[in-house]
Amino acid sequence: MSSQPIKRLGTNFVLLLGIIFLVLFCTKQKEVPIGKNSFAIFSDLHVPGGFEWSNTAWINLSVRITDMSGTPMNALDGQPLDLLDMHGRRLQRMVVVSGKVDFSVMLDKNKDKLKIFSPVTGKMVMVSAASSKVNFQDTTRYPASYLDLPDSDGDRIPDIYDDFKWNSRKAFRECFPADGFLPEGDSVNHSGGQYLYQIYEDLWPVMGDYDLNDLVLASKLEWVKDSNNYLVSGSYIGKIWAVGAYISAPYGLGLEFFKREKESLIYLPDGSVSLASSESFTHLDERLNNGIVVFDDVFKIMDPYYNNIGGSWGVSGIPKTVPISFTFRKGSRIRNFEVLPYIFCTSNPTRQVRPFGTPPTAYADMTMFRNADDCSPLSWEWKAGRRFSSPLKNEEAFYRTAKNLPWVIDFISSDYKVPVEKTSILEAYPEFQKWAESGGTENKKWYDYPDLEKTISVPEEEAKRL
Ligand SMILES: [Ca+2]
Ligand SMILES: [Ca+2]
Ligand SMILES: [Ca+2]
Repeated sequence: MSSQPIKRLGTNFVLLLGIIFLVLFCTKQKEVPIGKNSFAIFSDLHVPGGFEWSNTAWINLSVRITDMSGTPMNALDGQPLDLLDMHGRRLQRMVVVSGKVDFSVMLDKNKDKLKIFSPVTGKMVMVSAASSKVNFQDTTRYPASYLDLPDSDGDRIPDIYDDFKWNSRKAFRECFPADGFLPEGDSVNHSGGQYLYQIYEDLWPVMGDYDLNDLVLASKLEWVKDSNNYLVSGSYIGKIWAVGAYISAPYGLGLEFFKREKESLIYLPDGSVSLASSESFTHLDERLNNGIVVFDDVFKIMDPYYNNIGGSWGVSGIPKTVPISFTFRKGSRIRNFEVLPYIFCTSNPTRQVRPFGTPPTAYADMTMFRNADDCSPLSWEWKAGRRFSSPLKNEEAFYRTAKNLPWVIDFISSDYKVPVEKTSILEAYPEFQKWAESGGTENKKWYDYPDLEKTISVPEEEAKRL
């Protein structure tokens, strides 16, 4: 008899719970706009502090030669020592000086192990790519025959270890990306099909649509060192993979050269780098101490003209390749260098966009910082000899938003399919969001998994051709 009101109360309670649940559920849905057919907006991404928006990193490895008891020894002085990847490909060759070698290479972050190898004694040790100091124990010492090996150019590097056995100014060749390098290969394109891709959003200081296709640049570098581990010369190959800019268009591209010492970049004295050969439109940037303008107007150098907005792809979309050769001033004693790009408005070259954490060039318009979505520092000092850690992070980073979002992202790959115009990279590359929000620890190869309906293929045969 009395069970009826209780039952009604129970029904109402269940109904109430249901409504509360529904309200909560709907609110939750609103907060997180990621569902089956919707995508996060780039500006909503939450990335951890310190994230650099890159899948490349410098590995700085100090190697000390010791005997079996760990006592430092100089027995390998003057001999080459190699840093190899796990496939045995040579990443760097250095001459041992005072029982030590400091390897420094920029690599894909996916590499976790490397090898140190003496091509003279055959001794090899495996090291973690995260190491900064290791001992290389080698008791084999000089094979008695080492000093008797033929050395045709007299640079103290025997012919069999000399990449330039007839040139006493040159000893070793290196390249970046280094993934395809085989020591015995002497082809110019020895880094194989791997490129560093830099993908630009050009609306800075405003956040754009994040299709990141306003400029897609694929590049590689090669350089030569002498028998004292000093840089002699190098070459750069840039490919204009895609052009989609219209706000800042037309624009130009420049490269700024720095000396690198472990985690630091150092401004070089004026004239440390010179152009050796290039296309007629490439020239030294007079406004910088060590800058090269690759081109001043992207549309003037592309023949036929192409872009992502209405321009046809296929035959007319073949990436334009720009090769540049440069030399380091004799006696400048640079062991390591880095090249950082900048794009600039052709009509106003002081308006520039650079990769996340890169300081502005000496002639960038500093009043542009902290406008719209930009949250960069407001000042910087350019002075030969000035040293700074690179990339700059967190509050020190230039070309970032308040939430540490970038205008440029880079990665190493052998191909890249370009997001269709106005399609966010979050849609074009479904693995991107997790990569970004995990600070680059998950989905490390997001660029290998495009949505084929939301990306454009750059003709592969042409892309691989140099
Ligand atoms: Ca030699
Ligand atoms: Ca030589
Ligand atoms: Ca865009």
